[in-house]
Amino acid sequence: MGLFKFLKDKFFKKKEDTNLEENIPQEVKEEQVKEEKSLEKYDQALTKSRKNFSSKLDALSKRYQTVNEEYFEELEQILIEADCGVSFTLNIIEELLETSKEKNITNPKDINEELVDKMFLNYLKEGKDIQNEIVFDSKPKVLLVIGVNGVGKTTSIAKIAHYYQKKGKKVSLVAADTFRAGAKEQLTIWANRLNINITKGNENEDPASVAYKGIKAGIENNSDLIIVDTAGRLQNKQNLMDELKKITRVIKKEINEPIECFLIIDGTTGQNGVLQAKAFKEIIDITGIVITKMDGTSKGGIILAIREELGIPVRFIGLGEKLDDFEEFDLDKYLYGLCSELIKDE
Ligand SMILES: Nc1nc2c(ncn2[C@@H]2O[C@H](COP(=O)(O)OP(=O)(O)OP(=O)(O)O)[C@@H](O)[C@H]2O)c(=O)[nH]1
Ligand SMILES: [Mg+2]
Repeated sequence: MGLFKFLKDKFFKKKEDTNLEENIPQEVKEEQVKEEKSLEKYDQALTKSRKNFSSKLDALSKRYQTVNEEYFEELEQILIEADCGVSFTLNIIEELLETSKEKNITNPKDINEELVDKMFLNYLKEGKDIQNEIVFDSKPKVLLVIGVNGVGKTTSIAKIAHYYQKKGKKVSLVAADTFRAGAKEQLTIWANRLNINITKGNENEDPASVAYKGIKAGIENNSDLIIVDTAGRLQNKQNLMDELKKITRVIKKEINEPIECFLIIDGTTGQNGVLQAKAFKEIIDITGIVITKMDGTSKGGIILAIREELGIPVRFIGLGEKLDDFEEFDLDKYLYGLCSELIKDE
C-alpha cells in the first residue's frame, strides 16, 4: 500500500471508527484523543502551507488531462515555491518522471499520489531510526539550544520544558544568553510560570561560567533535564564558534555523557533557515532541529529541504505562541497536514 492510501486510512478511517468502538480500554481511548488533538494542531497550523501547496497541486491536476513536460515544469515550480529546496525538488521531479514512464502513469492525480509517497521515502532515506524524543539515559540530560536572533529559542525552551514536565521530568533552565539585554528576564518569566529552577548570570558575564553554574545547580536539585539558552548573535562566526565550544566544553566536564544540541529555525524564513543550519552545522554538533512558527508560514516544505540538505532530523515543531503549541515531529501528520486536501479529494 502506498503512503497516500496509508495516510487516508490512518487518519480518515480513525475518525469514523472512534465513536463506534465502545469496548476499547480507557488508556487506548485517551491515546486516541491525544493523537486526534495533535493531528488537529498539525492540520490547523499547516493551513497556509497547505493552501500554497495542495491547493496549487489540485488546481494543476485539474488543468491537465494527462501529464506532459509543461505539467512537470509547473509541478517543479510549486515545490520550489513551497520551499522544498532546489535539490529536493529536482530529485523528486526526476524520480517522478522515471516512475511515470515506468508505470505508464499519465493521470496527474496518480502523480500526486506518487509525489506524497516519494516525499515520505526521501525524508526517511536519510536516517531510518529517527528518535525525536530526548532519551533520558543519563541524569541529568543536558540540552543546549542554539539559533540566530528571534527564531523562537526562548519560547521553544519553555515549550520543551513544559512538554517534559508533563511527562513527569524535573526540568531546570540556564540563561546563558548574557549578550542581549532582557534575555534572562524573558526566560525567568517562563521559569516562574512553569515553576522551575533557573540559573542566571549577570549582564555580559561569560556564558560558559553561567552554563557551569547552571549544570551544577541542576545536578544538585536532581534535575532530569537541564536546558541551556544561548545568545543568537555574536559579532562574528569565530566568536560564536568559540563561545559555543567553550560552553560545550564546560558542560562536558561536568556531564560525561553526550549532550543534545537543538538548532531552532524559524519556519517563516524559508531557505534562509537552511543556510543558517548549514552555518551552525559547521561549528557545532547539532543533534536535532526545532522548526518554529509553522503556523505562520506558507512555506512548510522547509522541513523536507532541511532533511535533504543537512540530514539532521526535525525533532519538534512549534505550531503557535502558546506553551502547548508544540509537537513532536511526526512525518505522517506533517504530510497529512500539507497534503490532506489532495487525499480528501480522492
Ligand atoms: N506564531 C508563532 N510564534 C512563535 C513561535 N515560536 C516563537 N514565536 C514567537 O517568536 C517571537 C520570538 O521568540 P523568542 O523565543 O523570543 O525568540 P529568541 O530566538 O529567543 O529571540 P532572541 O533571544 O532575541 O534571539 C516571540 O514573539 C514568540 O512568541 C511559534 O511556533 N509560532
Ligand atoms: Mg531568547
